[in-house]
Amino acid sequence: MLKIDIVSIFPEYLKPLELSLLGKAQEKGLISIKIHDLRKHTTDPHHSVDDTPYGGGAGMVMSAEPWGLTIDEISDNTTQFDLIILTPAGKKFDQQMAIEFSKKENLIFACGRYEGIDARVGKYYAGQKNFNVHEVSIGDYVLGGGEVATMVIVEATARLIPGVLGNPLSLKEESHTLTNKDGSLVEYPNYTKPALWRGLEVPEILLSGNHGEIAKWRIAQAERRTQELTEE
Ligand code: 6GU
Repeated sequence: MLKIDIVSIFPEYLKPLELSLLGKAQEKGLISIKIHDLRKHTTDPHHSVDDTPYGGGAGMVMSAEPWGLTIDEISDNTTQFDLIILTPAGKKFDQQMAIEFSKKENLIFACGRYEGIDARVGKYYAGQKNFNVHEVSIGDYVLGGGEVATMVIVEATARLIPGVLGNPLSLKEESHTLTNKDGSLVEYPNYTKPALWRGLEVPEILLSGNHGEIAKWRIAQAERRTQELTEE
């Protein structure tokens, strides 16, 4: 079972993870998601989690020790953990990364806010023999914090775990898993009944029952769409 631990100063922000597909996956025992409040692991009376940056500059930096205390409590010295630090300066998340995360046993998500987390947190855990550390971004824009990014990654990852999706065949032909010789493609367009809607017809080939020709048409459509996305 994939165990997911998420650390945030806004634990309520992550409530949607209890709903729908991911809620069901937890009920079925296919994944577990635990949310941890960083502020519970502060030692000062004001429960501070941030401080001014060394070297000066705007904004605040999240202090290392609350992160260290929280991650130490979640982990142990022998189990293998993958620590995912959410930062706009990280490696871009994609379907390949989701596939890799879905094969792990223990994922810990560190949701930074402000100007990010003291860089020694990632460095410290990267030096622990049972930890892999990944700095991950979900795209080239800046969010207020890592919580939404975590939800994106958890959803994309969990749906790849066997049993989480009602129909596992749904995974086979979706965007970014379809490939041709040039790499990953977005999905072909889909249609359902009625065959005529507001004057618009379903492409005739899809009504033909010729599965070989339909498969060829779909690949061609996926290639066309993928091509269009790379043009300006
Ligand atoms: Cl992971 N965090 C923040 N704060 N902004 C982002 C992001 C992460 N990914 C894209 N923008």
